[in-house]
Amino acid sequence: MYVCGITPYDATHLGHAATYLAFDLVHRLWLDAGHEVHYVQNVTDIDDPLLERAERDQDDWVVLGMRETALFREDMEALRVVPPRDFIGAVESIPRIIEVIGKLLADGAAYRVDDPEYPDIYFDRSYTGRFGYESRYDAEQMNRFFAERGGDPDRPGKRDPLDALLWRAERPGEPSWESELGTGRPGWHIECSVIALDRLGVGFDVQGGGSDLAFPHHEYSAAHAEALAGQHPFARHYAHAGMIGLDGAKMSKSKGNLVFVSRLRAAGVDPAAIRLGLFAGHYRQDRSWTDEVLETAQARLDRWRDAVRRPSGPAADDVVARLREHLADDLDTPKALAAIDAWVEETLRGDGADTGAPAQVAAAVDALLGIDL
Ligand code: 5CA
Ligand code: ZN
Repeated sequence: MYVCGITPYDATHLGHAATYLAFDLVHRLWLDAGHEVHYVQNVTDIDDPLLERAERDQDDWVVLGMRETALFREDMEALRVVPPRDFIGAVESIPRIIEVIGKLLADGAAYRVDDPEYPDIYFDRSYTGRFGYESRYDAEQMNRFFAERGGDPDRPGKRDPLDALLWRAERPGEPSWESELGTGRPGWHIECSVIALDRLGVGFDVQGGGSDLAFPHHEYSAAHAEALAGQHPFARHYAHAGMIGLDGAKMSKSKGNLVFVSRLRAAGVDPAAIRLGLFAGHYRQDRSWTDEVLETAQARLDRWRDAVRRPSGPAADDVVARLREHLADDLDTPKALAAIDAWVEETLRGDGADTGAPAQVAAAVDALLGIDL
């Protein structure tokens, strides 16, 4: 599994957390089923937003990236996310990225724009003959999302407005790397193609991220990788988590309505309540974080903790089986949580004489939902 990682220019907010928690459930379910899991995640440790933030704050972009990456890892640990096996930066991958862009050029999948000042290199999106299969968006949606999410449709010299940047020739004041392609830095999508191909190879099981990555990012990562490997598909499944908003508005840096995991932790909020609050909705659904979501989750957590400390309850087999079944059904956490709720209510009523059950339910909730009761 490859899950797109953070761009470390600011702290991890609840939207990021929700996405990583969704894929943590996939990871935990596979481990629970006895699979060996190779989980890879990148860090976009060089990109425009990182450079802009560093410039604004008179900070060094490398230091900013390292600081926010360290905070992200602390937040993930506090949230009991089972860590990926490989955690790979874009910067450390640049030598490989340079090699593969050279190959794409040689194969005719990439071209250089005719601009003596900035001879950038672009990917010919028609090369694989399958462009669009990942998102299944129509032309209007592609045009809109490409323009909104970091694309450059109006760049003169491109063969097609939707061709994506592979190598950006050096601009004054920007970090750059010397190479046979010329001095510059990589485009965004090729970073994830290269890291995933190098660690997992083509045809791995799940490519994950938030729904904002369905297009253009995952479409181009797949197209670049398939052009390189000469094989299809890049990933067998593309899974996208819904967007988390705050009190009904999309949580975004431009709106300034971010709820940071680190702030909640500093305020003494139990990370288990954050997990339960985010799992109360389905991972694919866009949903809001509100004070009420957190209060409801904390109350639920208190009841669960009370129940697993009782001397006995109804036998655990049935509820644990239902927990697995609901999670295996496209991570249906609302139903999984309701199954635990039902066992908890019975136990708190004094039903059931199975003295082993409370510990068995607690162990299953720990392993599958990552919640320490
Ligand atoms: N570094 C790239 C991926 S290679 C990136 O998108 N970074 S990010 O920091 O912007 O986002 C990290 C992850 O959180 C991505 O999977 C993104 O889709 C997801 N994400 C961002 N905002 C939200 C949100 N409001 N709700 C849910 N997930 C979100
Ligand atoms: Zn990515």
